[in-house]
Amino acid sequence: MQGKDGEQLTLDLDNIPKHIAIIMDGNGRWAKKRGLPRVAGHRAGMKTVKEITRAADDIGVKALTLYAFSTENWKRPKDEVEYLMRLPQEYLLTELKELIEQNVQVRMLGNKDQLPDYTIKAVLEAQEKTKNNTGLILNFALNYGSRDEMLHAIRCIADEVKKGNLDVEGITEKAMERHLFTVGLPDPDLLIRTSGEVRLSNFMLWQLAYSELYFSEVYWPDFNRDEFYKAIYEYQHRNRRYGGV
Ligand code: V0D
Repeated sequence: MQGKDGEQLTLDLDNIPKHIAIIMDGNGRWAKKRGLPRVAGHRAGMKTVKEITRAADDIGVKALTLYAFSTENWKRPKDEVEYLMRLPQEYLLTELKELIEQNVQVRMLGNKDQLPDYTIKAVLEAQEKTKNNTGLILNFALNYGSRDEMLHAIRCIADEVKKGNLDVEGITEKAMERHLFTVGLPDPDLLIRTSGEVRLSNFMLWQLAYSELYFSEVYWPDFNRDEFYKAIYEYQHRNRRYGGV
């Protein structure tokens, strides 16, 4: 991989982040810059999902979580939402076979309730057909909001306390984590957000407490293997302190 002055950047394969989360931002701006409709940006963004999934798998990343649709995204024009909701089906129609061959396990985080049937059906089928795979865990955050996720966990815990199955001292980080959508996954080591915005936008607020944050100026459809490895290279050259000194 090449750095910006053409020097060689080498990744340390013994220090690959186990879990990488990505906010895939900039599809609309990418399209606008080209005089294309926003949906053309989403379509181009799907190709990047394929490329980054492969790039992550190739260097032994254990889990990749992609923010595909937030609870806020319902406010977008109806046509655009409808288009987005067809993407999982379309993605899986062409990619599921290859994901199975790659030993990838597909999962979803988020609230399934408000999603159209055809969206859920596609995701559930992918989950079912890949559930015994032991390679990369590919998590799609769909209709996901972190505050929602935490409220849901807190309500479950409150219910356990109310029913007498848990005492107040039992309300621990572990108890919270049992009720988050990410149960069983390690926290992300690295968060990447593309397209120059420097915010978390209600994404994995609990899980990102100690993560390294990396912001790229590149629009998601232009993000590629090289940009991805640059983020990991930077991660490997930071000192992680986990709250210590
Ligand atoms: C649009 C850029 C893949 C971000 C990528 C419903 C916005 C392309 C999926 C996908 C979206 C989801 C679940 C699954 C398989 C694939 C996807 C949405 C948007 C929102 F099991 N790309 N993609 N889902 N975009």
